[in-house]
Amino acid sequence: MSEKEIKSLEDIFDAKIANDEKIEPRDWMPEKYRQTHIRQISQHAHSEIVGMLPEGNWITRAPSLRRKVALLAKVQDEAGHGLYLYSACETLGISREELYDQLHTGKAKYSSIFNYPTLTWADMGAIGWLVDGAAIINQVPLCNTSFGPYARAMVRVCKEESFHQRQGYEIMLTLCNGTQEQKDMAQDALNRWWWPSLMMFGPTDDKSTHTAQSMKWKLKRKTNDELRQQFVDQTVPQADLLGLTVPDKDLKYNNDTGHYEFGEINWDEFWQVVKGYGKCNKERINARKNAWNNGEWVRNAAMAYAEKEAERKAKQAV
Ligand code: BYC
Repeated sequence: MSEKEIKSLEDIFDAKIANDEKIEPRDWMPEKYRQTHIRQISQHAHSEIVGMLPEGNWITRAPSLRRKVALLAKVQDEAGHGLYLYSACETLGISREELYDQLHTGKAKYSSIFNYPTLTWADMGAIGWLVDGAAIINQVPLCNTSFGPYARAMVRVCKEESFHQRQGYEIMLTLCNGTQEQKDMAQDALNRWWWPSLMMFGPTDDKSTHTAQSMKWKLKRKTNDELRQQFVDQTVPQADLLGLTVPDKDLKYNNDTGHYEFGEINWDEFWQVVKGYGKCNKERINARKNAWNNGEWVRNAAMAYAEKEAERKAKQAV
């Protein structure tokens, strides 16, 4: 392709971004745009399926049938989110096998939050309330992201996350209205999940490698710090309503700005977890690798069936 032809494709692409039109898989796009999307969408997909593990751990121990059914449905939804996202990612010209391989070999990241253990039933409440709460804040702007398949997948994901957040908050509310021991359990879960939830939004804007370019491409519609602030402003009053204390001695409401100011995040801990040294990194990756290896016979059977079907149809056509 000549330089002139590339320039005109770039102009069409830039005009679409400027006019808030969607970029579709068959449209021309800069290679860096494609790679950045593969990175973020696959990271997001991996987070959904690794994110099934901490809660999956409690399905057999849910305290009632109602809680078990709701938790099962939530974990199943997360598998579904993973599937929409992997499918959206595949439209960018990468195969599902390659994506899984990147996860299993540590080449691709997934959200830091899922490397923390789930120690008590209250953690199911805290995850729904805080982790899904953070996910909604992060993902609602993505419904408006520039790449069509990602934006469309996000619409359904956000609707389901909203149910997840409510089921988590309801667990917290029940515990907080229960015995002192139950309320202590809820407080302990908040203490352990609060800071990792703030870390989910990624490094501060001045340390974020991708934000500036992703904002230009309208992949990201808000920066990491803007989303984190929105989360704190929304969540602190919810903790007050539960009668729980946010574990941050520097947290205070600023009447002039209308926002909460909060303490320093432990970024060393964040990077340790991202680099693979969190409490559960090894366990999570091993669980995913085992699932992949144990599922080999299912993939083989499905392929054998597809081949036989193709053979049968070919014979019929003659
Ligand atoms: N954990 O330049 P930055 C869910 C990495 S699933 C690990 O700001 P970006 C749910 C980042 O990848 C939640 N790594 O990056 C599921 C980059 O490294 P690389 C997942 C992180 O992409 C089940 C480096 O740090 N949500 O909601 O512009 C149950 C510099 O960061 C993290 C999504 O994936 C982290 N927390 O911004 C319940 C949403 N943060 O790749 C809930 C879509 C940063 O250069 N993703 N890094 O090696 C995004 O919105 C953005 O990718 C992020 C990061 C805001 C996460």
